[in-house]
Amino acid sequence: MRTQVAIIGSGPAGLLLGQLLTKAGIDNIILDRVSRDYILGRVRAGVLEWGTVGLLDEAGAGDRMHAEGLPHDGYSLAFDGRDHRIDLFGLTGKRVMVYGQTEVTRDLMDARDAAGATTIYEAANVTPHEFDGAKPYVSYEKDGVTHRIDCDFIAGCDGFHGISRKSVPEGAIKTFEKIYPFGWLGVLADIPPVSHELIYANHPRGFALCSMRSETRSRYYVQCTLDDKVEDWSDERFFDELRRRLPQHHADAMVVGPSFEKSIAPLRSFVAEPMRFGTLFLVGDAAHIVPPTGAKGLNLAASDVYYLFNGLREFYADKSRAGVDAYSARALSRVWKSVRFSWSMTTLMHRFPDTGDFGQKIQEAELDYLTHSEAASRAMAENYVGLPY
Ligand code: FAS
Ligand code: PHB
Repeated sequence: MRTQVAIIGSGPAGLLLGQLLTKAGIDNIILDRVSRDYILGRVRAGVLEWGTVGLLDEAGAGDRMHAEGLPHDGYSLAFDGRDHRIDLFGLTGKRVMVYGQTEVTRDLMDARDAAGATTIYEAANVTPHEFDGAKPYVSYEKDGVTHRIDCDFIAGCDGFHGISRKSVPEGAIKTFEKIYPFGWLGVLADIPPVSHELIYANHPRGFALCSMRSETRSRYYVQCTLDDKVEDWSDERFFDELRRRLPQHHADAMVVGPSFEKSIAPLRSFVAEPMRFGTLFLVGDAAHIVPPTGAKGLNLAASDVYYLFNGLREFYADKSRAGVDAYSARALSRVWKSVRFSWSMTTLMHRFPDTGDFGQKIQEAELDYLTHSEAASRAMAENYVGLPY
C-alpha cells in the first residue's frame, strides 16, 4: 500500500489532520490500535478555543458543534466564599465553545467516512520506519498479517503513550516534565449544570470545577489525592465535597443526581523537543501534555495540526519545504506559552502539600488582584480563549 501521509492515531489530532489533508486532495491513511467505539468511549476535554472551532469548520465537521455546542463569553473564578466573572468576550472580543471532545471525535470520524478516506482500526504493532531517510514507511499487523504502507511523511498523532515519540533515537529528543501531586476526579451526570458558565473554584480543601456538556448534562471535577481510587468516591461523597468547595449560593442551588461516568486523571506538564525528526512529525499529546486546568490539551493538538497541515499543503502544492521545516519551532512556540498558562492556572487554583495557611492567603490575594484588575483579567482571558496561531 502507498499513501502520501501516514497518520498514527485516530484521536482529535489524527482525525483533524486527516480531514484537512483529504479536503486538500492529499492522500492519507489513519491507523489506530483500538476500535472506533473504544475511542468514542473516552471522556476528555470540554472547551474549544475559537481557533479550534474554525479548523473544525474548515474540515467540514462543524455543523453539529454549532447546532449543539454552547458558545461561552465568560467563566467564574470562585474563592474565599465569593465568585467573580472573567468576561472573555468583553476583554478579548473572543469566546470559547463548550462541546465535548467525544462529540468532536465523532463528528470528525463521520466526516472522514463521508469523504471515503481510509482508517484502519485495531491495527497492532504499528511502527514507523526509516523516517530519517527518503523512503519512510509504516508497518502494522491485522488479522495475523503484517502490512506495510509506504509514504512521504508520518504524522505521530498517537498520544502520550504512543509509539511515535518512543521510536525517536534517545539522543535526538529532549523532554521536560513536571508531575503534579494530585489528580482530578471527574463525573458526568444527566443533571442541569449549577451555572450557565464554568466555575473554577479555589478552596482550602482543594480545587473544584463545574463544567457541562449541554444544558442537561453536567461535568464536574474535584481535586483528589494520587492515592484516591474511583471506588472510594460514592456519588454522595463526591457531591458533598464539590458543594463544600463552592460559594454557598452555588452549593445551595446545585442539583445532584447519579453519575454515569466517574474517572480519575493524573496531572502532568510534559513537552518533547523537537517535534520533527526527518519525515516523522509529533502532533498533539504525542509531543506535549498539559494539566486540564486551562483547557488547552485538545486545543494545542488543533494548533499543531494547523501548522503541520499548512506545511504539508505548501509541500505538495508549491514544492516548498519551508512550512514542514518550520513546523517544530512554530508549534513549540505556542506549546510552551500554553504549557506556561496551564501550569500557572493549576498553581493558582490547587491546594499543594506545602500551600498551608500562608500559601492559601497568597492564592486568594492573587485571585482578588486578578479579578479586580482589568489588565490582569485581560491577560488571563487572552490566554484562555487561545493565543493567535
Ligand atoms: P489522543 O490520546 O486523544 O489520541 C491518540 C490516539 O492514538 C488514540 O486513539 C490511541 O488509541 C492511538 N494510539 C496510541 N498508541 C498507538 C499505537 N502504538 N498505534 C496506533 N495507535 C495508537 N484536555 C482538555 O483540554 N480538557 C480536559 O478536560 C482533558 N481531560 C483529559 C482527561 C484524560 C484522562 C486524558 C488522558 C486527557 C485529557 N485531556 C483534556 C487532554 C486530551 O483532551 C488530549 O489533549 C487530546 O486527547 C489530544 O488528542 P490527540 O493528540 O489526538 O491524542
Ligand atoms: C471539561 O468540561 O471537561 C473541562 C472544561 C474546562 C477545563 C477542563 C475540563 O479546564
